[in-house]
Amino acid sequence: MRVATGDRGEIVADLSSSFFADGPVTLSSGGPLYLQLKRWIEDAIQGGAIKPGDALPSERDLALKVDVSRVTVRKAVLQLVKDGVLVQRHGSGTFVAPQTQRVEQSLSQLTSFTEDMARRGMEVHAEWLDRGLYLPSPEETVILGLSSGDQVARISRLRLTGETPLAIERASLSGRVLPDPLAVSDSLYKLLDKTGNRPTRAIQRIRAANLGPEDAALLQVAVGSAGLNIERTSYLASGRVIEFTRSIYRGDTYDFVAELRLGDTSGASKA
Ligand code: 16G
Repeated sequence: MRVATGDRGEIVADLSSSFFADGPVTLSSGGPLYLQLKRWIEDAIQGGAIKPGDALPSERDLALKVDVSRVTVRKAVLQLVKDGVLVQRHGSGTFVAPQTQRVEQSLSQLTSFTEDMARRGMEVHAEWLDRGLYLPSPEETVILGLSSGDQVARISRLRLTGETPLAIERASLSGRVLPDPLAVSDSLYKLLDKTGNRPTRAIQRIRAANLGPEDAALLQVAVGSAGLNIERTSYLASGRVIEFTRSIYRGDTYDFVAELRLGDTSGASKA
């Protein structure tokens, strides 16, 4: 491999036959080396030279090819993992992160995850994290209006489309409404519909969050990545709370969209 310095002092490395094989490649000039390398990898991904799922050479090989230290490679790669551009799989190496399609979600319709995805023609499935009847927490007792001795049904799922995890959902319902949590197969709302308990109204609270280690691992993103914490409290037409669900959505896959209409401005003009 040839390595030289370009006119502007930039690093010129020899990388040609395939993307990571020999041939001249010019890293952008200026700035710390690890940032030059990071930008070079990002450009290669954006330009399609390396594709989602492609493996990166080992730290040692990449350092040799671009003629930088392994510490520089490690720093660039760690930064790209943090940004969600690369993923590291224990024991098998570093890969270009799978590309995720952004999902646009209306905030004015009370729909279920399964319905939302079906409307987009997206296949959806779940990995069960928990499903059972428990003693309710004080918070569940208050929100769900449980009486003493009542149990709470908890169903926690990782929701995916294909191989891509989109959200973690942890739902709590009264044990009277859902006496057999194992009866939920693909859709909770489908089951609630069958038993006449489908919610007709919901209040949703959305907060920004940085994902902790457990949630980040489930959603296959780097610890600290942006996420959306959503709490949905759903009601029956009678006003009774039927469901309290805490969800964590990947920040890089969801756009929540609300339609706004001109409100009553008469108060403003009187002021
Ligand atoms: C949505 C709801 C969740 C509900 C689930 C039912 C949000 C933030 N959350 O994901 O509260 O439990 O749908 O989906 O929209 P399912 O009928 O497909 O199980």
